[in-house]
Amino acid sequence: MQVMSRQISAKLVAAAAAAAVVFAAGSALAAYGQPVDWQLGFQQSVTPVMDYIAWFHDLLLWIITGITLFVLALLGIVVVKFNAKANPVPSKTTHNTFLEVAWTVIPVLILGIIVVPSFRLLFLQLNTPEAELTIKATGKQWFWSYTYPDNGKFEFDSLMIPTKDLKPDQPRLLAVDNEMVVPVNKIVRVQVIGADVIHAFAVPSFGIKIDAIPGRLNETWFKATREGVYYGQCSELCGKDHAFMPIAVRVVSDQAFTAWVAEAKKKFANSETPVNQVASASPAGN
Ligand SMILES: [Cu+2]
Repeated sequence: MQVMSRQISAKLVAAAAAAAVVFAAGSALAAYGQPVDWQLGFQQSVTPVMDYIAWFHDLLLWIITGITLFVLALLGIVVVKFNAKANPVPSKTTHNTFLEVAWTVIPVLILGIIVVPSFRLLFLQLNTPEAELTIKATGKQWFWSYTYPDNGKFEFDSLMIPTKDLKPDQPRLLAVDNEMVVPVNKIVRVQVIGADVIHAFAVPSFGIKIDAIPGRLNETWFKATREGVYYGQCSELCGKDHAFMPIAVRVVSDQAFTAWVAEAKKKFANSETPVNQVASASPAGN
């Protein structure tokens, strides 16, 4: 019996070690701005909000793991000690005041501890700090339009690049023709609205996800602390090409942003499109 339980615990340790290796590898694989094969966990964070989300997620994972192991141990004790063979004459005890108070108060305390960082995170996400740049993102069937009201009010459409037209460094179903461009280390306010149905604007590395609702201007914010291209997707089922309206945000230096704005003003001059414009051609095309 003892030999067998030792073998079982050795197997459990091996399984736990394997899981730890897979988890570590998965975390190491997590890339900046886009998902990778075999990834576990989040994409790398590049904003204070996503840093907080990742920290809170890890904290909760430890708490949940502790609770699960504790309940598993209790179940194990019950199964071994109180089965019909080991315990032929069961006790008829019903109430235990101490236990009943404990299993009410302890979960309340745990929730009381969790609520503090949870509300801090909510306030961090929902209280937009003084924005240094405002961009309006409009969800349309099935692409996004970006307007830069602080930089001459130009507007442009951002459509997914079909698989057959991708360049080697462009990720499938994520790369777009016109990326949303923002400066690094600046607080960017994103106003989000839907032009036809409900869409949702989400960029995992930034820790943002907010509904794009027709007739209601929603708002979120981010401060990207690293240059690069960060991809997201529409996250509200919005019709047949819902999967083909990605979001691509290019984070660049201040100088590069100024240069891009100058170029974009010319490129997208007089491109202001009516809010209710609906794409007649599907961008999916694959
Ligand atoms: Cu959508």
